Amino acid sequence: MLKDKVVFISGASSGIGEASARRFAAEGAVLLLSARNMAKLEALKAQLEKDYNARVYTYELDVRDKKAIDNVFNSIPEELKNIDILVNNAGLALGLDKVQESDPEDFDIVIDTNIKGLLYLTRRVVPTMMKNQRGHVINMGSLAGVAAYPGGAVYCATKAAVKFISDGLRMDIVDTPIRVTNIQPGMVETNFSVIRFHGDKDKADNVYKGIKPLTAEDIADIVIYAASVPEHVQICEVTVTATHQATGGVVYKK
Ligand code: 8X3
Repeated sequence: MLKDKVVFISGASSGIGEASARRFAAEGAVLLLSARNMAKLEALKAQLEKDYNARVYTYELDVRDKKAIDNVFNSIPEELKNIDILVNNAGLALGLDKVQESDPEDFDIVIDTNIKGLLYLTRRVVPTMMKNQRGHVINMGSLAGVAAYPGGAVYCATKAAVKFISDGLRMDIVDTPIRVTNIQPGMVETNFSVIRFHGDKDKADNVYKGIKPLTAEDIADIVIYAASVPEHVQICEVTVTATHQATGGVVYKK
């Protein structure tokens, strides 16, 4: 079903993006992978080629950079420009500080990546999907987009934006066969918290202490499921948490 589908994944060098790339490769999809970290992306490409004999193309990309997005899309081989599935996965949180104490530089990076980057890629890909009358946009939202939590104001706001961009886009293309899915995971143990805490591994580890968090593979399974249901079925939104997480703030830890 996913064999030979052309799948573009942003933020593919680690975490949920990487796990999704692996699952799509196993299904025989053709992968267009983008990330800022080209070394990691190249290592992933080599692995996917070896493990699954996959066709993989890699692109260095910071989704905040509109010009760079243009360059990436201009360099995609002609026959692969008809992207079937766009996984808008690139995103990050920086800091867990009160708004009044946060670094405004972090606001820019998080808002520009999580909201504007996702919009730029979507704007670039959806017209081709419309021309082809097929396609699927899978956005990586978050439980953080369902309700705010202390220290998460800006990150939570960006993920609420991802929810509403997903909902609005679904309306804008309701008369087409293109599907829009927003996946909203709670705690997933990836490098998410290491990045949030600016590389402080101990602080990051502490987030997942005493609870069995979700893994990147758990979320990749949902990505693949949403992409695999029959074409008349649209998984609009999936909220998924570890069993001992109820909301952003209500977590049972042993
Ligand atoms: C990550 C989920 O709850 O740690 O998007 O913010 S949470």
